[in-house]
Amino acid sequence: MKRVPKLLFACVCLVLFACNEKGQEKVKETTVADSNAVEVTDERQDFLGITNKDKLSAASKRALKWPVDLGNDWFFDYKVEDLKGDLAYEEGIVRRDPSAMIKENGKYYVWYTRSVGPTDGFAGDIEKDKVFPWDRCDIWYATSEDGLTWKEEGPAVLRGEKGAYDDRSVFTVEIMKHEDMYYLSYQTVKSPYNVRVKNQVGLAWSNSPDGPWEKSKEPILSPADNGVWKGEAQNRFAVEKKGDFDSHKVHDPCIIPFKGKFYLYYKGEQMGEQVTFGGRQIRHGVAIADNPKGPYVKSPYNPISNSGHEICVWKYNGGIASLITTDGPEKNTVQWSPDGINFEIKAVVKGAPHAIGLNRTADNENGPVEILKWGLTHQYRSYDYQYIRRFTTSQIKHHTAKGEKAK
Ligand code: AAL
Repeated sequence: MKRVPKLLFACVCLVLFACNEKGQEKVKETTVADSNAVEVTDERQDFLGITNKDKLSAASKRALKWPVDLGNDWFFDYKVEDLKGDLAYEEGIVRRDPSAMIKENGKYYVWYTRSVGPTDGFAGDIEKDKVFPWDRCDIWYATSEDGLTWKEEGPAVLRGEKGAYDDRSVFTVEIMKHEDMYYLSYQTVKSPYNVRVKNQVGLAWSNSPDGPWEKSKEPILSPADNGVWKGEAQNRFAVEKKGDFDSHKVHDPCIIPFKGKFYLYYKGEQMGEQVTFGGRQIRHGVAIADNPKGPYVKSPYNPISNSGHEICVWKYNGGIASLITTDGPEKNTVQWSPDGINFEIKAVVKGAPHAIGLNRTADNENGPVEILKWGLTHQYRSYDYQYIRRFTTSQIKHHTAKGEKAK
């Protein structure tokens, strides 16, 4: 590796810069005396395998901005397997978007979206049809002693009466236990379910995981109201103004008690959603409350991610970790934030299970991705039918060839 003393190099660059205004861009590209340049220590150069520290490619400049102590503690691979008992695949039934698991009465509990029959889509009569697999759903729950064989216990939260904000579907649920009370947060849709319908978040509570559940009279979270549709036709891409990242739908709620408050993480969908260089425009937000039942106030720092899909968040090391999957330029990353708002990438993974139901009984402080050792996910058997499966993850410390011993 060739090295030019830094001061000398910077002086040469300055002279060139002063003598040749037209060559300014060229000189700026090749110098490390740029104000944005990172100090390239010999160790850093060696670790990143950079040939010449005075000739940095754009990729090397980005690599030099990575935290020095990145490590591989957050990096994992995963596999998925079938469940047994009532949660095994069943033709004709949709079971999807499992909540986290909690352990009560010596059993794991999970809540999930359940509906019956195939999906018709939006082309027919939406008053009668089922427009999505998660349309015309209720929230059901199941229990298991070992996390593998499950018993479906029955409905927990049903759709509301005609005219209620949740009269069409209740789905994609999360559980939070706090001071011996249980809280289910979930998505709601009011009829008619057209492509412009706004989605909201509801809450139900009980003093037992087996219910009965009392539902909030009003949604606890709604979309931002600063988007403007263009025209009357049912076209969710036609807008005068897109509005905030969550102007169309608030989805995938998950409440975490954090720093003496309640952080409701959610996925936003924007009116006039576009596809950009990372795929669909999907981002996460957070709304914070003093009490579990709210009122939840959206953070002025929203959105708090620029990518992602279903919310998967857990407490770690005094902050919040978040798995970002499926959509956006930062998909397939694990991120962490000390304050629950400002997240940085800790690992880029090959892929991750979708719609994760975390194992909330895990000892998070055993490691950053301890909670991902095993959990629940859903899988599409077809567009009509999804079923709940189990995933396990393993950490990768070395890349070894067959028969090669990892140290
Ligand atoms: C999921 C979630 C929400 C969406 C749909 C059902 O992956 O993001 O729940 O509404 O898809």
